[in-house]
Amino acid sequence: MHPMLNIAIRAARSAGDFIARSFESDVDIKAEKKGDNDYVTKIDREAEQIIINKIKQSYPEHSFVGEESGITEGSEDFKWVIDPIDGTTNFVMGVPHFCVSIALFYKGKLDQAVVFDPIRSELFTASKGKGAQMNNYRLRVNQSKELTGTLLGSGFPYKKKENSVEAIERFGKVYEKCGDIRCSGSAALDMAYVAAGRLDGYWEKGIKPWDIAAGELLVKEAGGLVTDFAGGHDHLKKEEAVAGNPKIVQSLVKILK
Ligand code: LIP
Repeated sequence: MHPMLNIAIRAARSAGDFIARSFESDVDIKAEKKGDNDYVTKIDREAEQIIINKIKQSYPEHSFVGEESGITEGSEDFKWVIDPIDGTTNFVMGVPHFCVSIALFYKGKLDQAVVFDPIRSELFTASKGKGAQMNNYRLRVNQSKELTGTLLGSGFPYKKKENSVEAIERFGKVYEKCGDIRCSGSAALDMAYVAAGRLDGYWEKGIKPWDIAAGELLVKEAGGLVTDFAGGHDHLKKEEAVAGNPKIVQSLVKILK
């Protein structure tokens, strides 16, 4: 195993255990509003520090981008992109569906990825060119050839309600063509589920790089594709993503572009 993946797994497990203990206890998580329908808790912040400190112990010179702590300067060659709790609204509301998401970019390219669901103890990992796994089982995306009968993941821009009309219109168009749609509240777990073949595809607008970076490498190393709504590769910049096997991505892009 790549030593940096090993460190990321240890950081994800430490933070994940802390998050799960907080979730299952009646500790005051001190939820605050960051914006409309957008929350942060002291658990998000403390978990992010656990992750950064753990990685820094081995790689003090690396740089970090965290959802809660922003940018930590360091070597541009090694950049860690971290979401300590993806699915914070679920966490705050007591819905047991959230995860730790950690991605490493080496010279600007995705290199290592970890998505850890501390409630189900499901550890999704990927190394560039080495495939994707969940709890040591190799992952492959589904080979569905068309949208008919598929199960897809998505989400609504609940932090930017002004984009609702567009999102509802897209949702309706996709719904007409597919089997059914799940809105789980965690983009990182949705993409991990695409990599694991639990979902045939996923799309969403209004998601941040820390929500989808690790998920992107999982999907790609499981034989899938991740693009923006136009089928291009500006998904991180455009804050929109489509994921699935190449045929499903192509069918979704036809509707979404
Ligand atoms: C969440 C995403 C989810 C999306 C939410 C939010 P957070 O991330 O995982 O898919 O619908 O708007 O972005 O805020 O829990 O890290």
